[in-house]
Amino acid sequence: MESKKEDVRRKHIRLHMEGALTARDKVGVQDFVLLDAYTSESAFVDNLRKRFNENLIYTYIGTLLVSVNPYQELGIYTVSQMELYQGVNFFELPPHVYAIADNAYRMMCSELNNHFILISGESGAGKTEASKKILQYFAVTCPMTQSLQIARDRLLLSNPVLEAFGNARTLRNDNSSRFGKYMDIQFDFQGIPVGGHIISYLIEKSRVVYQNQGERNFHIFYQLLAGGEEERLAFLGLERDPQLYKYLSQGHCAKESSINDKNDWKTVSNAFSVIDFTEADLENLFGIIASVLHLGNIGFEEDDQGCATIPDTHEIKWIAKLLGVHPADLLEALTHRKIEAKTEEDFTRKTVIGLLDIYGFEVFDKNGFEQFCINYCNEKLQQLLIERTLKAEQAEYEMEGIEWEPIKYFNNKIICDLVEERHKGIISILDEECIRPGPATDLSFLEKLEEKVGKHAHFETRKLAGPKGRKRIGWMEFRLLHYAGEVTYCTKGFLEKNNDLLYRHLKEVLCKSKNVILRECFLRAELENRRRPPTVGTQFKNSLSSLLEILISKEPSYIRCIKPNDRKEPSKFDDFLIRHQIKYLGLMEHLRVRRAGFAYRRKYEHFLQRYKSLCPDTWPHWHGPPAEGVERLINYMGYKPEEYKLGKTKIFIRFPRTLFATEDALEFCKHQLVARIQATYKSC
Ligand code: AD9
Ligand code: MG
Repeated sequence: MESKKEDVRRKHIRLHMEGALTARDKVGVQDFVLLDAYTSESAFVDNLRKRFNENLIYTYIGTLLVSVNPYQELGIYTVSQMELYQGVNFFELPPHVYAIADNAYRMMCSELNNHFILISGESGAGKTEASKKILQYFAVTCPMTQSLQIARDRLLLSNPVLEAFGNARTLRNDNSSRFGKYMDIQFDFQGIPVGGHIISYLIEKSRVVYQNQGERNFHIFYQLLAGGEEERLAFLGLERDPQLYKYLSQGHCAKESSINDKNDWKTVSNAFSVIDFTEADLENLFGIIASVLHLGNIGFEEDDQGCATIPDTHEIKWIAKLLGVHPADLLEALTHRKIEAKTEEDFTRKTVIGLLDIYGFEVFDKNGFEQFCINYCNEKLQQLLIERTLKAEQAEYEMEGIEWEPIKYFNNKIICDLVEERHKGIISILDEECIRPGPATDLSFLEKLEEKVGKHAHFETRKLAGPKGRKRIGWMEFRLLHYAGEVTYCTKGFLEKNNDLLYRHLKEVLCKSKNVILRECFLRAELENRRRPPTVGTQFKNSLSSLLEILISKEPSYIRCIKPNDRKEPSKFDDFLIRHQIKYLGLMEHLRVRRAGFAYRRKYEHFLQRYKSLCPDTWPHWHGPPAEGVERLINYMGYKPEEYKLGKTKIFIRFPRTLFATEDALEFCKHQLVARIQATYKSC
């Protein structure tokens, strides 16, 4: 294995060192930094297309990985592929998510610091798949004690369960994440994974009761009906046919050929047993799932006094049985009213690699409060990326005294502020409408927006659009010019969803439920707390701000996912769609910074420590200032002036090939040393 791995590595280095000239025309360059016409967007797209046509879906821009969704299995995620990438320097093998994962892992082990891998891109671009591949990579390649294998399996198998409950078919993606997920993998000082932690963000609750045409509810409902055992369904009072349930059939695609609910049920059931759900837990859990379906089928009517009634109590009886509540109390609570609260998580940690997989930017024909939150979240992640790459990179050159021609880029902070600024932003305005006494409506909210942010360059309504307006905006709508494109939001439902009120009466009934899981969701203590809970928008804003704090304290790696077409088809490369993504992801700017900048930088001390054996002046010890030692070393190595720059504390190397040559020399030096020792040993 080792020698095969070495062969592949050497071949790859040779190819890279020669500029991969022969292969280049066919398969493009594996790092956009090597493109001759690096400022041309067409050259960028051509390179991506060439590679995509050869099933090479990964390309670097320096250390950033660009990934194009292949929409087909490529056989590039095997265990032997994983082994190939293990412990190998970043640029020495073709680009891959495994290289990103391995690099983060090795950096964490050698520098004992925390890392995160940020995976971004629009809905359906391949973020969740990439995060799963990375998790599998760690599970297979990290050293593991026997007792920890159980923890590893749990972490891996939590995924199908989370996806069953948090993913759904949308028009953009058959397995769209409808919640944000941040996963920490914790490692001890030997690099052994010792635990994990998952934080979830704002799930799209409204999908439970309503789905757009062509969309489905969360997978778990369909999986239960398709795969659940006869006795389980009978116990839950459910029929197999999803069309019988209002909450499963509004999108008119309950049965979808591309999704195998029956098989998925098997995976999820197996996962439940590995993550230690007992039969009693499952009974409680599926009791709740089934209750939702029964609830959806209740027919409400209005009596003579205009009050709600439920003439047919068949479903009520099932819900009462499954939730362990009194049917009369339930009936009363469902037809009368009152209010609620919620919790947040906190956590401690060791050295960790965090993986962030969040819902991608999305635009539908109709966009509501959910899309507003999802797209706001994507703005924040884009902002983080800009701050940490384009801005920080240029600031570093300045700090290190490296001559630098600043590169312009679009900073989306202006849009983040429009949404989140205290007292002035859209969320604050929405909150004000939610709490103000008097009749506030979705329309009065829109009027407040017009009054307070109407002049903002990234905001439009029908009234304000004037010459700015391109596409039609309806009366109840506003439009935001996001970094990734325009989205028109309908304000209908914004107030109700932001308030997210559950009537007190109903909560009181659920507090007394015999269903343990339900009782954990509706704690009596919370019911007694009469303070108004923060609105959904504010909770989301706060949780995003804590997420960013978690991320900012860590070393980043980035994966930018691109969706090749809107039809979920393999081998279809839609130039227009891809160009748009390249533009808004800021990839050209990123390339310019990388190209004009330096692929590799290292503190003088670290650089010297690694390569000092290559120069007689610095080997075995160098006693002078590290910067001077590095200068001697690179002069001896014959670095050309255009290949590097010396900063105040670091050496900056422009091209990966220079580093490869240095690494090769180090390898050669080691072999010679070993040969010399062996020869001396033999002659003795
Ligand atoms: V969303 O924002 O959650 O709606 P994602 O997460 O970006 O979106 P996802 O990873 O779910 O997209 O990918 C969508 C589909 O593309 C998957 O279900 C796969 O069928 C397909 N896909 C994505 N990446 C790969 C891959 N590396 N290899 C093969 C892939 N198929
Ligand atoms: Mg996803």
